Amino acid sequence: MAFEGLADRLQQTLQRIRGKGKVTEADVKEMMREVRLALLEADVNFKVVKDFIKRVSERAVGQDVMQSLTPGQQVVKVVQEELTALMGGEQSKIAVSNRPPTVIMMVGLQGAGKTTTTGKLANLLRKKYNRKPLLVAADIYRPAAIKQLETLGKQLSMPVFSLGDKVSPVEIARQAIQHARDEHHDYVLIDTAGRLHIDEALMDELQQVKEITKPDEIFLVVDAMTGQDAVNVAQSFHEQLGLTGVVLTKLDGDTRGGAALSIKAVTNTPIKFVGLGEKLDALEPFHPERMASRILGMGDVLTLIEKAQATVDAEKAKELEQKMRTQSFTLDDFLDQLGQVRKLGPLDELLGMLPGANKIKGLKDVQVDEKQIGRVEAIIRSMTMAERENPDILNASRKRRIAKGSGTTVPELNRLLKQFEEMKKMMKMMTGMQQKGKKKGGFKFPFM
Ligand SMILES: Nc1nc2c(ncn2[C@@H]2O[C@H](COP(=O)(O)OP(=O)(O)O)[C@@H](O)[C@H]2O)c(=O)[nH]1
Ligand SMILES: [Mg+2]
Repeated sequence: MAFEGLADRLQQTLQRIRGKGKVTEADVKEMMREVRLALLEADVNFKVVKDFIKRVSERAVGQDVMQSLTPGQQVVKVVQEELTALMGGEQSKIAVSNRPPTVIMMVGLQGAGKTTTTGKLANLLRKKYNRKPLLVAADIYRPAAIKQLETLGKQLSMPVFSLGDKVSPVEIARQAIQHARDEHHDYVLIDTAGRLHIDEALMDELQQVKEITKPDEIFLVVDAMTGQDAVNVAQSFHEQLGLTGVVLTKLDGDTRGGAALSIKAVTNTPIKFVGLGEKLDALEPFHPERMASRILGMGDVLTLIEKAQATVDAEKAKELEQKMRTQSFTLDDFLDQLGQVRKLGPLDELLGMLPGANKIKGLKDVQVDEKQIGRVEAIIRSMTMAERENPDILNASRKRRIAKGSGTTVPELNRLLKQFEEMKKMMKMMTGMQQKGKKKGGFKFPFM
């Protein structure tokens, strides 16, 4: 997870000041020294750190903090607000042209993730905003670049516009927009070429593509793992092309987070999306406030809820609620539910979004055992429908059969049955409470 070291250090530091009923200037000074070190260690640009420390310090020793009833907490709040501001404040929206198609140009160095991100963005535009994007293969230099985009297009069942590698990118872009108009595409995503280093020929070409397509957005795709290099790259692309946003890729592999915290401040260009993996759904809108909360251990419950809403089938949830209420929830329903929770994403990532998750001792080291869940699923799958509906009929020989069939053991099966019984009891209590407490609020997963 990104920001791990920074999150740990900041939380430790802030923990010390949070509970204080009285905060002196010396306390603030000492805290800021540690915050400064934590930021530098996270590879945040030194000038950005300096300004940040100055702003927080000034506010933290201000009267409204010092004279409040909970100065310690106020200081933490100041840090959170400034961290949010540092990353861009409000979440920035993607442009919509009032004369479609909206044109988005993807630029960046080779290997940054432009082509992959083009596919991910198209996927997101369709899934979340119900748009009909056209992908444009305008990288004619890198061998197989066109093929790569076409493959992505196939995976997404989306059209890719290409004229091969003998036509200039400028001409490709021009014809692509005409084509998009004819075919009523509302977004055009142009995947351009990159080089290993910024050079004049590359910039010239990109400027020409910009000239002819008049893009609504120019997104720079940069690799978060390159840290301050990413910031320098962003600065020169911005000077020469005028960026409207940054997509920070490979944040899944970036443990420090320096680029994410510096880019907005240095280039004044907001991060609009972050890439969190190689798969086509691993792109998320960037929310500075949520990210700040996550870094400070306040959790990112909003993202968690959105994920659940996007993934969980509403009909199914209703059905399940009914079953819980009437106590007819079976092992088969449980199996179904495990599948739904799994669809949300890797469990340790989900846990990381809960408030205070990284303060719970040991939780970070618990590899949430996906295999364990796999075993539970295997056990239930090895049962007949009658057994899933009424586990009371499980005698010794049936249990042996199931254990064998699922490659597990009878004690494991017994443990599952016991846990399932306990879960049902808990459901009974929960639904009982909900009924009493008033009917709204709706269904909640026992897991969450
Ligand atoms: N882990 C991870 N890998 C990524 C991400 N985005 C792109 N990649 C990988 O980075 C490599 C280069 O991506 P590509 O789209 O070809 O880069 P381009 O040269 O800028 O077009 C590929 O192996 C991608 O799978 C990301 O967010 N996370
Ligand atoms: Mg590419």
